[in-house]
Amino acid sequence: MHTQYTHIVLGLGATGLSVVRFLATKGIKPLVMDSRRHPPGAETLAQEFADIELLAGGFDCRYLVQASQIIISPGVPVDTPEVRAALDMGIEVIGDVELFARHIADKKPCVVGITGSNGKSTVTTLVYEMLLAAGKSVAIGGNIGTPALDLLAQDAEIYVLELSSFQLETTYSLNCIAATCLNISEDHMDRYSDLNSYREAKLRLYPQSRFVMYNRDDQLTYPFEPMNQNNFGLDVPEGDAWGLSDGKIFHGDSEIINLIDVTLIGSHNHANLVAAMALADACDVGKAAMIKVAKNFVGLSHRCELIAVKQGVSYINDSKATNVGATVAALEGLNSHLGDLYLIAGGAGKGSDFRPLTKPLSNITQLITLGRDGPKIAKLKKGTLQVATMADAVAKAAELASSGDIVLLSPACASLDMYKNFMARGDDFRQCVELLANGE
Ligand code: UMA
Ligand code: ADP
Repeated sequence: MHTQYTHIVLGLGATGLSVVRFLATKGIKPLVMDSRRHPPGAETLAQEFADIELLAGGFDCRYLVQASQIIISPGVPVDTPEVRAALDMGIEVIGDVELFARHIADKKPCVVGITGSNGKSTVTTLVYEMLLAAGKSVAIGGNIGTPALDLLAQDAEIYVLELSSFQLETTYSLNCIAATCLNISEDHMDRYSDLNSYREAKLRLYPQSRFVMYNRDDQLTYPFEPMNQNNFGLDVPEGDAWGLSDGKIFHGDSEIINLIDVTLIGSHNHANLVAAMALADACDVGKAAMIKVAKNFVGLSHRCELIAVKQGVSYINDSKATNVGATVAALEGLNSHLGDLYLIAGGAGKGSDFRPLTKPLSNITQLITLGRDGPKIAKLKKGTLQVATMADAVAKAAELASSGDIVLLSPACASLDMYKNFMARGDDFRQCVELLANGE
C-alpha cells in the first residue's frame, strides 16, 4: 500500500513551488505531481525540500482520490480527467490564490484584484506604483510573476494581484477592497468552450470584492447583477464615474490630469490609466500620488515599446500581444500615425478566431507573418509575406520601410511554438533590429 497524502500539489512551476513553501510553514508535507517528465521546479524542490516526493510524467489517480485537498496550478485545466475523477468523489480542488485568500481571511480586506483579457500587467503595475507613491506598504504579484503565496513574506498592508481566468476558476473567497475586469476579448480558446465561459471565469472576481470597477465601453465587463460598483471609460463620465473630457482625465466633475502630461501612449493605455486611478482611489490614494505616477510611468517592456529608430523607421516591440484583442488595440492606437505601418504577426494562436484583425489590417501597408498560425493570419490580407524566422521578418520589413514608417511586432499569438516565452520573442526582435545598419 502506498503512502496516503492529505494534500496534493498539481503542477511544479512557480505556483507549485510557492504552494509547497506555504504548506511547509503549516507543517504539511504534500505529494507533488506534474504531467511533464521534467517539471521546471524539480531542481528547486530537491534543493529546498529534499524530503518532498515528486511524481513526474503524469497524474496518479490513486493518490488524488484519497487526498483531502488538491491544490492545482493555473496551467493544469480543472477538466483534466484525473482531476475530474477526484472532483466527482467530492475532493476539494482549489488554486494557490484561494489558499492565499484563506490565509488572510481574518485580516481587514487588503487585496486589489485585476483581471481582463489585456492591460492587466500594466494596470497592476500602475496601481502598485500609485499606492507606493502614496506611502503605503504594498506587494505586487499573481499572474504578473510572483505567485500570491510568495508575497506573504512581505507582510504588506495591501497586495495588488493580477489574476488570470485560470486562477479565478479555482478562487472563491478573495474579499478584495476593489476589483476590476478591464475588458474581455477572445483568449485561451484552447481552454474554454466559448467566449462566454471564459468571461464567466473572469467575472467570478466581482462577487469576491467589496467594490467593483467595470469598463463602461465593454459590455462584457458589466457585472451579472448590480453590486457596489462604479465604472470607467474613455468618454465623459456621468455622476461619480471615471473618464475623459476634453483630453483630460476626470473623476466625476473633478479634473485629475491633462493627457498631454501623461507619458503612456495609445488610447488603450489611457483606459488603463483611468482604471488604475479608480482602483487607487478606492484604496484612499490621493490625487497627487496618481498624478506623479501618470507623469512618470513609461510603460512595461514588450508592450507597444519603442525600441529603436533606424534610418528614420520606428521599431515597436509589442511581443506581449499574445491575443487578437491586444494586436487590434495596438493597430488602432497607432492608426493616427502618418507613415506606413509594417506588422509582424503570427505564432501559436490558441484556437483564436483571427477575423477581428481584418479591418485594422486593411489600414496597414504590409503584413509579414511567421510561426505556426502565421498562415491563418496571412489569409486575412492580400500580398502578405510569409517568412520562417524573426530575422527574415525584420530584414524584409527594414528593406521595405522608409523614414517616418513604423515596423511593429504585435503577434496576436502566443510565442510557445518558437520561443520559451513572449519576452524571449521580444528580445529576439530587439536583437534582429539592433543588427540592422544604423545608416547614420
Ligand atoms: N503544465 C503541464 N503539466 C503540469 C503543470 C503545468 O504541462 O503538471 C504546463 C501548463 O500547461 C503550462 C505550463 O506548464 O503550459 C506552466 O503552467 P504552471 O501552472 O506550472 O505555471 P506556473 O509556472 O506556476 O506559472 C503560473 C502562471 N502560468 C500559467 O497560468 C500558464 C504564470 O502566468 C504566473 O505568472 C505564475 O503562475 C504566478 O502566478 C504566466 C501566463 O502565461 C505569465 N499566464 C497566462 C496569461 O497571462 O495569458 C494565463
Ligand atoms: P496582460 O497582463 O493582460 O497581458 P499587458 O499590460 O501585459 O496585459 O499588455 C498585454 C498586451 O495588451 C500588450 O500588447 C498591450 O499593448 C495590450 N494592451 C494593454 N492594455 C490594453 C487594453 N486596455 N486593451 C487592449 N489591449 C491592451
